[in-house]
Amino acid sequence: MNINDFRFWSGGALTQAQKTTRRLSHLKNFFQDKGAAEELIRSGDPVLYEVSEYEGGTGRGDLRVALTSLYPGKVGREYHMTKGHFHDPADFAELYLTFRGEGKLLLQSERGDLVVADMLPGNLVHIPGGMAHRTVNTGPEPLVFMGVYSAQAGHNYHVADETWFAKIVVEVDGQPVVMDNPHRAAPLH
Ligand code: M6P
Ligand code: ZN
Repeated sequence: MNINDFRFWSGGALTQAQKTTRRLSHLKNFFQDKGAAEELIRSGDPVLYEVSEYEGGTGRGDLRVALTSLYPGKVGREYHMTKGHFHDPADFAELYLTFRGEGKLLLQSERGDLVVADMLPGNLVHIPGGMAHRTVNTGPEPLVFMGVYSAQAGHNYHVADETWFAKIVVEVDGQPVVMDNPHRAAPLH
């Protein structure tokens, strides 16, 4: 199953997706190994993920659906991942449902409290308001998942470099390991 296999019905009609493609060059500040990122960008700038977004209206109480396909691979020893964001306003929640692949979801508050959830087919994860969220593909297949959230929530990307999240997800001896971020900036209190 891929993101193009889904169709969104709203008001009795099929709705067109708004599509976004994220290449490594857009995310190079987020990965630890800048040398590995530069090399990969020079040799073709891989697509890390694609997102199709659908909106069921823009009013108070309306919902937006985002389907993401995060492709397998690594930058250095770090697995492919999304940028990660807070919502704006920050207290809007989101629900993720994984359809395909395997990965990790990092959830982190502004204070630096972090929890990790497994993304596996059938796993539904509630992302409470006030938690930044980043998805990491730790498997050999595309990680395909859906996020549902308020149509009135925007994205806040102030998590925008390699120092913000307290943990990184890397391959060690062929296995995914969630480890402390060696470049972690001092958390805000
Ligand atoms: C999910 C949703 C989207 C988000 C996308 C990519 O589909 O949370 O709202 O845009 O993942 O994540 P990011 O915006 O952090 O790159
Ligand atoms: Zn979100």
